[in-house]
Amino acid sequence: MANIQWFPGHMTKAKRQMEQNLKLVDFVIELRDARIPYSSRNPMLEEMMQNKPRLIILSKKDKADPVQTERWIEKLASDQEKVLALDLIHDAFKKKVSDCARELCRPFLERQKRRGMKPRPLRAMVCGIPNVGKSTFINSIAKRKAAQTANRPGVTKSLQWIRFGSDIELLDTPGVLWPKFDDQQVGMKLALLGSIRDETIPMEEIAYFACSYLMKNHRQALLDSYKVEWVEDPYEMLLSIGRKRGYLQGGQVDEDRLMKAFVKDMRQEKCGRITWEKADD
Ligand SMILES: Nc1nc2c(ncn2[C@@H]2O[C@H](COP(=O)(O)OP(=O)(O)OP(=O)(O)O)[C@@H](O)[C@H]2O)c(=O)[nH]1
Ligand SMILES: [Mg+2]
Repeated sequence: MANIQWFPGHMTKAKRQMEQNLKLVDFVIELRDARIPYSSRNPMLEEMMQNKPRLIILSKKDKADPVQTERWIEKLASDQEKVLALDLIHDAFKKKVSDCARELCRPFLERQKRRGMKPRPLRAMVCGIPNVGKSTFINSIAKRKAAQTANRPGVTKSLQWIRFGSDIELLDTPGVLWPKFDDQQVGMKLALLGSIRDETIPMEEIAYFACSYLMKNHRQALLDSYKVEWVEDPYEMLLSIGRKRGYLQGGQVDEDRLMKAFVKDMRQEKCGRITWEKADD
């Protein structure tokens, strides 16, 4: 599998930018995909965090297995990290997010108060790997507040802040992080859910991975969704799905069409809400 997705030059530049932006904020909002909370993280973010508190948002909650989501929330939460699972399209999340922010930044807020300083809004930056919902998150907040932006003195002029409620400001450009996928499995999951380009890993490998996972963890959902009989081998299982669907060409299963269609099905919850990695593994 190809493992160069980001040119080193882009990566260095993005990292430097991220480090600079991090200096301007009190906490970080990191978006991850609720279906792959581990694989959609960015390991370098941890190094860059400079001990800032972090709100981890598990996005696309509506597409993930609710039981697994609860387990992941427990697993990822800590003193410095709060975790919220959200459907960014339908949930009203503003209050939840600002409550978390206040709690995460409590030491800072208390220090301000003790020193008799006039409280200023808490500042955050939103970051995450491609396709996790960064723009959806920011737009949803900006829209409600009529995209109020302002240049702050002391901050690079081109930086814009979006008011979020009365007490939070968001940096209006989301920080795009590169996913780490030197691990086969991680790359496979990112490709399956569309966070890396489809051409990066051959479709049949992604389909094979997804089919194997379902056979192991969601056997009945797979059989019921495609109305096929059980066979031991994932490749045979896929072919049988292809025949059932009538993806044939000259009497043979049209594998290109099958693999593409299968991966598309997975992205659209054909077999229900699946989380592709378990919190307890
Ligand atoms: N079902 C569902 N879809 C979501 C959710 N959040 C985002 N999406 C969809 O996911 C896709 C990607 O969302 P974006 O907000 O563009 O993601 P992004 O992180 O800004 O992506 P890049 O700009 O490519 O880095 C869009 O089609 C969104 O509509 C969610 O919570 N649930
Ligand atoms: Mg975006």
